[in-house]
Amino acid sequence: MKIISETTKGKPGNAKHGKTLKAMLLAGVAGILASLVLANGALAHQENNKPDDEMADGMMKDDAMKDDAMKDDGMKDDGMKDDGMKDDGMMSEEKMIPTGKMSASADGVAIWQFPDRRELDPELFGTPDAPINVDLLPLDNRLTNGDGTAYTTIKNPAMFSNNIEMTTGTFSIDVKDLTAKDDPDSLDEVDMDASFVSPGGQTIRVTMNRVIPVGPDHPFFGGVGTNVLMHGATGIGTPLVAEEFSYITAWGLGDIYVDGEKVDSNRVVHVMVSERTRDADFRIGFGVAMPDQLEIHLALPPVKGSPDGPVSSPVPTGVTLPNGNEQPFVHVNFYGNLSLEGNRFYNASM
Ligand SMILES: [Cu+2]
Repeated sequence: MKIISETTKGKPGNAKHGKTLKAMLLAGVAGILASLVLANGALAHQENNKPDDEMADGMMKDDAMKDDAMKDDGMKDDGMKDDGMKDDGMMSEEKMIPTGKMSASADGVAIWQFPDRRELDPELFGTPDAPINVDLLPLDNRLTNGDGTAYTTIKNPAMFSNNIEMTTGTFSIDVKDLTAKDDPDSLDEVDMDASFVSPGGQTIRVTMNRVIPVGPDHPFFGGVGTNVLMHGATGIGTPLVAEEFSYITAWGLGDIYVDGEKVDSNRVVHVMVSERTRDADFRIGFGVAMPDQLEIHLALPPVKGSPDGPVSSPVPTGVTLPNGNEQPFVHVNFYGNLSLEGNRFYNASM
């Protein structure tokens, strides 16, 4: 998400700063509004059709049975033929239908991210004399060094952070990526459930089972994207982390629980299962630290859906920051016992 969280709002002597941020946030929300209205329509559509999903699957199966071309393709494929011979006819036909199914899970080590002023990569943002990717990170959110020759950090603390605390958590996600591009009628599906311990020692649980099929600021790949490049200068997601290969990415609406009690619903939720950007000490630099390892990140920006569209809304995390404010977002990465199933590019033995 390109949403920069604001934690300095309300600090004395920072009115101009606060105003700019408010304007940025409002602009962001306006954009989200337009697309979430669409999203709500699509969600209603999807919900209405939910009971028909199995019927739809059945129809696809029947179609495939009638589709000689598909059957022939399968017969030419030795692997498929072998599998098919061992199974019953229906099973073998079913395997030829692209399901877009993928799943991932984690259990164990995780990190909680506090707001932080992220360092700025000169390769991505240039110098004050020759700035680049200004559309991705406006100049007024960049701090410079003493003599003004280089950028140092962002001005407003963000969700992508080296200010972290070790914790533990479990995570599981099942997706169906059937629609490639944003579409109010996207067929993409997500089912995610994550639990982790907050810095205050409470157990936070986040669930997500509805996609946002159209992205407000950049494409959402229909709600679920698989095997896509993101972040960096791609324009998909924040530029505050390096460009990375994402096996699964999803945006949707979900619920949040604290110590078993549901404290909010219709939260905007973003999830990625990607190559590992953080090093062995869980610090994030300017590149991808471990391209052959997995990393899962779960982010809830301070925005939620409502019947009238999205609204700016701090996440009720129950975590108090040093400035006395409640941390208005959730950003947790998972590293324990990571697994990814159903991705043809990922080999668990890597
Ligand atoms: Cu992401």
